[in-house]
Amino acid sequence: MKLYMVPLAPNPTKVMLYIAERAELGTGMGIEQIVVNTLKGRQREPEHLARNPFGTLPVLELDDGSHLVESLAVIQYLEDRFPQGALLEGSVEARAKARDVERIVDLRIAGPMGTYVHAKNSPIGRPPDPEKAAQMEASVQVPLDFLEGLLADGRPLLLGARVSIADCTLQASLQFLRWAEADLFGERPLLRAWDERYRARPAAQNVLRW
Ligand SMILES: N[C@@H](CCC(=O)N[C@@H](CS)C(=O)NCC(=O)O)C(=O)O
Repeated sequence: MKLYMVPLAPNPTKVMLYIAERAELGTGMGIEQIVVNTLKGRQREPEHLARNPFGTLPVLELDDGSHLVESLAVIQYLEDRFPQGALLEGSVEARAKARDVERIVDLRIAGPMGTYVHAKNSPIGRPPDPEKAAQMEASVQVPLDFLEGLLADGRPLLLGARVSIADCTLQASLQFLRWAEADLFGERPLLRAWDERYRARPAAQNVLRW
């Protein structure tokens, strides 16, 4: 399999973190990672559009040459394809909770944070939009409080002791913010401690560049 990716971008990075976490837990997936240079607009060239008509990353090329073009579907495919040691585990309720937190992180935090970075200092040259940035900053406050609340029981990671897809998604988004020299955590010491803890993990050290 091949993963078409670009290092800074949040959606590819969450898949890269997921793959690295699974490798740390003993599951090497043998996926070749190939950079598509978005700074040069390569994602909009025919070669990439043939893989993904929407011109986005990541894209996972399966062994039969077909493609998955949504980051969460890529992760879920890898969970199903390599079920031993899958990150989504435990009771029906535990798995539902992990999915719930992942959706909250992705839809209510990672999405707005991505828009925030593009509105502040877009790596692909979108024009600054201070009003949009302020809206995005406001919109992540309640979901960030929700995460701070989860961590209040002393858990080291978002779902407990074991790494989850939500951890990968949040950290991928934070790397994008760091690149833009932005910080939206405010006075949330538990999230700050989580961030330091997560970034010290071998998988994070292998993947993160900012
Ligand atoms: N829903 C998609 C979103 C993919 C996406 O928007 N990727 C961004 C990078 S984080 C991208 O490729 N942007 C380049 C562009 O839109 O031209 C997913 O989760 O994979």
